[in-house]
Amino acid sequence: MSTLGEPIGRIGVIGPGIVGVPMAALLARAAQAGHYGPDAHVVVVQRNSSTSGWKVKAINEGKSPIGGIEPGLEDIIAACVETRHLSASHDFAALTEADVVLVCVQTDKAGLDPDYGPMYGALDALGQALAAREGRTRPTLISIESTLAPSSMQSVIQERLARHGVIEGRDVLLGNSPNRVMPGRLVERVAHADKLAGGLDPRTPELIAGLYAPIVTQGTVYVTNSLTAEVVKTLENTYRDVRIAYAAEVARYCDLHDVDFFALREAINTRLADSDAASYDPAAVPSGALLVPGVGVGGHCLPKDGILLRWRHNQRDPDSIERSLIHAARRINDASPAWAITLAERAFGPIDRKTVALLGLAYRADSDDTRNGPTFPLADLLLARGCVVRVHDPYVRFTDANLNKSAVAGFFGHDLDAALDGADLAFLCQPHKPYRDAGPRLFAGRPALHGVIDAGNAWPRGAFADGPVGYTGIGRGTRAPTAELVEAALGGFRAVLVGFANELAEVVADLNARYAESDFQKIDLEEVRRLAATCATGCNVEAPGPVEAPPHVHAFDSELVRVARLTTG
Ligand code: SAJ
Repeated sequence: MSTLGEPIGRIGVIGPGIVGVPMAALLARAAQAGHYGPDAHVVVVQRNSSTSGWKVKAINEGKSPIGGIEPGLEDIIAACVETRHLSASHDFAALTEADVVLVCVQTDKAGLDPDYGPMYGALDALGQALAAREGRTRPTLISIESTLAPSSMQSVIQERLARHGVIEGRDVLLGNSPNRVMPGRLVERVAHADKLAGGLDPRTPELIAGLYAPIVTQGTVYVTNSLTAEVVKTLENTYRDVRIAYAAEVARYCDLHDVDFFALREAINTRLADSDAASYDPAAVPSGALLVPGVGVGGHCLPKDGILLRWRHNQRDPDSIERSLIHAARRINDASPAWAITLAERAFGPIDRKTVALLGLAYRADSDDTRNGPTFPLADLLLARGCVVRVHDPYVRFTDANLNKSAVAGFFGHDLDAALDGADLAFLCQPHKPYRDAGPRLFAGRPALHGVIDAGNAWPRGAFADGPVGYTGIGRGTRAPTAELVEAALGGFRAVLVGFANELAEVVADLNARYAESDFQKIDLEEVRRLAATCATGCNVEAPGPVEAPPHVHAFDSELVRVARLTTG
């Protein structure tokens, strides 16, 4: 394969994180297999920062700088470092002669705007390196793997490089191919997950697709324009965030009326022929129609991508926020830690000044990643109630940056007995495997402990039937849902999905009107829906249309349905 008819020599990868490392390793292995030309090799570039500078030495020693268990990754790194198809450097000048550069730095939100601090740092260093080229006629192919707020490629990204005299179409071909990572399965997902390749210039997506063909061996690389790729990526996580929020609303109704949410979830997902194992298997990644509410929505993607998707729309029309399901869903999901406390007090009485153990600080099961972890706000709420709080997580390191900038650092540990002995209550926040496997045995022989709140769907209610510890949990009511409730919750779900589609259509129309600079750059909503449906965890966005009022059931009032009814299809 070549870019613009010539073999590829150097492939640069900026940012050795959970996106950059597997991409660099697999591109190096493809180079080693001869896919890109006789001189092809990969150089990972990481600025010599206090937090990540060490990764350069680790990679050059054939080690993976990624935490957690990532099958196959370190073997590939070691083999490619050995044959010199992979190396790492602190020096961005290594990119001056690169034919291809992947940008894999994290993006975030700051209020209602993107936070592109690390991205701008990388683009400035890349711009300086490319500006130093001499005598090159061939543009460098740039693939940005990071999640971007729609319109960024042709506005802030292109402009940032132009500051260094690096011009789109002449010095570079700017593309974006947002990564769909799955921690714990990074290598497998690169090969299997479908991927998008977007670009500002019509030539670019095809070139990126050609670059990735040897590593996306089981999936498909779909070519499109930059604006569409930006929308689809942020849409996937936003759609998931909204669906989790609706599941949380339904679960809260069920909890107040002692209805078994998971039985209701199975009834609805069966009716929609869109089920998964997550109702009964806490280790399963939920992907069915109605998702599974937990102690809160964390991670680096879901809390930010809806804000990124609506960035330009909110800038132009701030009043539209109050008609937004995306913003309503964020409020609902951010209320989940408080809901866990409500459940605890309904079951075990006032929680003020109690001693409370929180099990699980990571943002998801069997992960050591604490980004936006909902256990942090839960701990803060309990501290505000005068509680003595202890936090345990077998995977989170004492050096974790998020831990050390929070109050939790003062009462975090890896000693489960120290966390549970003397505690009055215990919240299961993440169903990590050690907790799942131990079950009620975790709480035996602890006379002070009289209540467990399962906020992570870790154990069935029956597991605690023999006492002495009391049990309550999110979605753990005892009564079967009535047919009326199934119809009302299903109708509400349909209303939310159509309302979401209407909001998406409004955002897309606005982006087309203000940022699609050519027919090639225009977003087609049907293509967006088709590309989003290739996401592994079910992003099947409805078509826009009128929002039907769902059948009413007393006291089942969904904020998301109310907002959906404000949208117009
Ligand atoms: N969560 C729930 N209920 C659910 C599913 C998730 O409360 O039913 C919570 C989790 O506990 C976690 C958060 O949401 O705190 C995010 O979990 P996740 O399963 O969405 O996992 P992420 O954020 O690690 O990965 C997401 C995935 N996006 C989609 O499924 C659409 C992944 O496919 C993306 O590659 C990744 O974001 C990304 O990089 O954007």
